[in-house]
Amino acid sequence: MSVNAKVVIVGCGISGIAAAQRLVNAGFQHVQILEATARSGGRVKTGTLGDKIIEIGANWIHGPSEENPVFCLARQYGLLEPDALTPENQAMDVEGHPPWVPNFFSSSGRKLNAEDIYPAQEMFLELMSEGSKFESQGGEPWACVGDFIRSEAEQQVAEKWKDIDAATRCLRLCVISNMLKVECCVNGAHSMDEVGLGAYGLYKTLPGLDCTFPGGYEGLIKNLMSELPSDLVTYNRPVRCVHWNNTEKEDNSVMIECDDEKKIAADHVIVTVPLGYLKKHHSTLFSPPLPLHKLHSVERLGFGTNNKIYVEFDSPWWDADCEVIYLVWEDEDGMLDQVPDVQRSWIKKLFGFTVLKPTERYGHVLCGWIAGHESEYMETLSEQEVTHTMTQLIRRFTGNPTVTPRRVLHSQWFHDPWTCGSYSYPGKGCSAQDLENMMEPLPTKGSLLQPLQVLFAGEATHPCYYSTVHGALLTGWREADRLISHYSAISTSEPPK
Ligand code: 6YU
Repeated sequence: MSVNAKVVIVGCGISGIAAAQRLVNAGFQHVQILEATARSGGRVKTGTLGDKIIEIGANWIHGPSEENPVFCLARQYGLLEPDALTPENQAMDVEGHPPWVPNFFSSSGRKLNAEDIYPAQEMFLELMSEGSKFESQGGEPWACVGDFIRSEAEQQVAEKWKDIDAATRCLRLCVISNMLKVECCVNGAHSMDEVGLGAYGLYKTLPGLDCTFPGGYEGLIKNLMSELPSDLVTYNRPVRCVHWNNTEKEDNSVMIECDDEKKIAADHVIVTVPLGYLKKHHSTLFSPPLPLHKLHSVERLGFGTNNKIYVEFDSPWWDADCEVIYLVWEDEDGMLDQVPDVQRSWIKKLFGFTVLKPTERYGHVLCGWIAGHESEYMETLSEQEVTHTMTQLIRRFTGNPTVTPRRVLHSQWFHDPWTCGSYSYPGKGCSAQDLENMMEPLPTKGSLLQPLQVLFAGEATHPCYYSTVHGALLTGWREADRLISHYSAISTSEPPK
């Protein structure tokens, strides 16, 4: 098939690249990507810390197995290590919670015994798993995941832990606060009080133990880009407004207006901008504006911030087999995941670190994780301030006043003007219908206007793999397929007049 219709893709993240790849391979002759920044990849972004390769954005392939297209492409391009390719690794079903070897440190400067912590962790994970069943039960007694966890945990603590001494019980409640902060990072949410319980179970995990790209996640982008015509992307070309229902123009129904005043006519536009950007700019990005039902879904879906703070040391203060370090504040027994005084105590929101492995490649590098408004505040601080606070934190939790990081580097996703946060989650009151609304093309069904003028891709439009790279990639393919089917159905290579 050779199709002459002109398709413009807004955004050169993985979803935009996937859409372009599919369309070009299907014979579309006029495909163009307009990207606001000077690079491709969007939230897939690899950087360096000294001479070490680190990920500023996406970290893992979540669920690396046959059904995961990112895994299949990475395998095809030879980007993965042998361990990740084994059938055993692909078969491991951990439901989004990899069984990493933990170390626990407390704010009183002691290393905690993992056995003392497990009952709290076990209770928390069971509650999280119960929380994801409300979707299929069609409704919920609690509006958000945070309320559900707190109310159920309080009941269970009173029943199951009634004979346990007060100090241990108190410590376990502090562990639950820590785990709520972990979940804020997993969901990219300010607080679990903002994550809707009714739609929480929409997210689906794939089998396979999460793996990383030894040469960096951007290797995937580079390989995909190398298969596209070199002039397909125009960089540094932010789109200001998508004018659809453009009845004045004879040939094309969409006109794309760029920040530099350039105007590009097209038959179809695939919008892949992040939900954070859409929330902020929808009123100026579309003319006429988005229909109300779509707009309400844009508002109901959540888009929060999750940032990383990389810290490198000369020698480790954690166990050799440790894969994750949890920092338990012993003064937080209210099962809270928000810090009351952000400016003074933002660091209390950092749940801990993942350990970069293998040591031979990374040395002693930790990746700290911090979500929410505390994370957004952190972005406003200087590198020195963040380094100072991290040093104080680690000295306090290890009880060692001489531990000193060699290097510190943090991401700034909230203040990135083209992302405005990290990734999406189902907010309070969300349902599967909201994700359907997100992906619905314009004009909506039933309209007599030219169909498929504006299509929507990007992680926040996937019905069950939102917030992931594989979800984003699949949405790019989905919207390309929508156009391919449309042109196959009308079986003509000419755009409809
Ligand atoms: C994953 C992971 N990962 C960590 C962090 C982040 C993300 N993700 P893009 O934004 O890429 O592209 C849009 C482009 O549009 C971009 O280039 C813009 O510049 C451009 N643009 C914007 N406005 C424009 C305009 N006006 N004109 C022109 N261009 C414009 N995913 O699989 N594994 O480990 C992580 C992580 C810190 C920030 C992640 C992870 C999310 C992915 O990075 C993200 O979904 C995709 O890259 C998005 O691609 P895209 O094309 O849609 O947009 C149980 C349960 C709960 C549910 N959640 C669990 C899932 C866990 C998610 N985990 C994430 C964790 C980490 C650590």
